[in-house]
Amino acid sequence: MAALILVLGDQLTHTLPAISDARKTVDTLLLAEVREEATYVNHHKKKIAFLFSAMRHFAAELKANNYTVSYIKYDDENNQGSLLEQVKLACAKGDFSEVRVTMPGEYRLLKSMQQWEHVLGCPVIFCQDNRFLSTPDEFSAWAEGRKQLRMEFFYRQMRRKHHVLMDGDNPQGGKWNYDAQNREPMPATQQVPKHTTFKTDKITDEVIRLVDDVFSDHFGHLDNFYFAVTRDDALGVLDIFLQERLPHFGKFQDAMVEGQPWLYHSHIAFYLNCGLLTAKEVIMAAEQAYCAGQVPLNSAEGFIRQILGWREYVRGYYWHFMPALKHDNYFNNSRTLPDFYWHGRTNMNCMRQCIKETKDNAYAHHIQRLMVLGNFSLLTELSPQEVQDWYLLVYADAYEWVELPNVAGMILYSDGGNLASKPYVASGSYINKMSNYCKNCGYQVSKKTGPKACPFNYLYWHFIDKHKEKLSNNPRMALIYKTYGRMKNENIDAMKQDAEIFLSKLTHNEEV
Ligand code: FAD
Ligand code: DLZ
Ligand code: SF4
Repeated sequence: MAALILVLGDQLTHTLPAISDARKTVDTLLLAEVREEATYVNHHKKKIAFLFSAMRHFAAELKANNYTVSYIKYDDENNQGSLLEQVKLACAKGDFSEVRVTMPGEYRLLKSMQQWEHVLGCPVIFCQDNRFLSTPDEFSAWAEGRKQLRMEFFYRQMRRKHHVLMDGDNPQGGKWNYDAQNREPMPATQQVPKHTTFKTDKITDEVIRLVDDVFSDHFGHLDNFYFAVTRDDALGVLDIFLQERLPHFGKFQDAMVEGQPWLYHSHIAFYLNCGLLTAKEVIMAAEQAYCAGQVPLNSAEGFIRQILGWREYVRGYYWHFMPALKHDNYFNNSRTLPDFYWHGRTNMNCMRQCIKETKDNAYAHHIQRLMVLGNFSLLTELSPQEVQDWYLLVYADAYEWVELPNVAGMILYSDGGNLASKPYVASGSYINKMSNYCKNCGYQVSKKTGPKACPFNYLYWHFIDKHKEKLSNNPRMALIYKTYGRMKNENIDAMKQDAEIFLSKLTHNEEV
């Protein structure tokens, strides 16, 4: 009997067992552009256009490979608006004995799909997602009985298991981690390679018109659509990255430059997360570039750690801690997101640049997400739920399994330190060291208090002061609390006062 195989928008991988095991003339592969997935948060316009176009191109490839495919466009008259209703309709029209779907990436969808069997009256089979190098069970077994869940140790296990950058039982070069070499700011004279972009074709043009029309109230815009929407083009992005950017990736990984969103990053998370590229092939390609002497070890290791380490780790972390992770709020923060998170108009140049680039590109690199936008979100006590929704909708690579651990665990410390060994907070001097943003700012990074002082400075000490009970026993905060202990009371009071004024302005959406 025939199976109906649902393929989600982030499952565009030919080698997924649900697809490769399908009987081409018997089973039907169903892909559907549905309102429910496009609006459970109001995703960035570019994110929707990218995904719909990639889905349409993927369906065309499946058809060319003689699979039986049913593709439901957003404006098809029989579009039901949700995945369940679309599957229901397909089951009513066809003669299917079972529905198959690859394990979805988000908890909310898994919980919903686990109820489908009752609604549909036929078996719903969950197929394995074989695109990761670890499984959620493997993470849980690793986490069992550990007091601290530090990524670094999970990463070492993954290096050994997959024999990546290993020299027998030891790490290549003698060290597991070369981060100490990976913190250089960008010299003004550095010529960054051109961003890899693609011309839109007929399919993408049609999708762009659709998104412009139907999702006009969503964040962002569709100008300068730059994405690869096929596996071949995504492989092209990877190839150029390996040649032009990876050699400098390590050294400049943490740098930020005004007007330069792309720098030496790979810009492949969109493709990895929707399935056009696989983690294994990317890791092997980077290792190969190192073995061939084309890139230094600190770059290859730094890059591989992000994928074999962080990406695998956050996925395991997500499934291990859901659903509690979504509701954690260690510091009991509740401030509403200021309006400028949407329009980007603020006198703080670092925030202005990062929000503008996010709006333009549905992309910001890691340090912008972490040490500017994330740092500000924690220091200003924003509601974790609102920050989570924002990160989930503004970035084209965002799916909850990867966004939530980064937001709740890494930037907001809402899980109380399960993921991060200390909160990622910093004063303006960090941003000034790693970027050139402060030169064009309405505030002065050297000033600690007063109307012209950089808000990150007084907000930082306000945070340290306010949370001393929760944080001062953390050995990784010892140095900071030692400095705090030596500060004059009047200086602390002045910073606390400025912070309170600033926070009150944010609450009332006044210009900052
Ligand atoms: P590169 O800098 O070139 O890194 C290479 C790859 O490593 C990335 O493509 C990605 O697959 C992986 N990677 C790097 N850091 C992480 C990380 N912390 N967690 C998981 N994978 C990582 N990444 C997402 O893919 N989706 C998200 O929704 C997302 N949300 C984030 C939210 C916050 C608050 C923070 C601090 C980070 C977030 N990240 C997210 C991680 C990281 O910022 C992005 O993966 C990266 O910026 C994507 O750009 P790139 O492909 O150029 O990455
Ligand atoms: C993100 C997204 C969007 C915007 N639209 C669709 C869609 O119309 N159809 C679909 O199958 N998937 C879409 N997705 C991806 C899903 O939201 C994603 O599969 C789940 O969040 C699980 O990770
Ligand atoms: Fe950002 Fe402060 Fe520098 Fe302005 S002075 S760019 S607010 S860190």
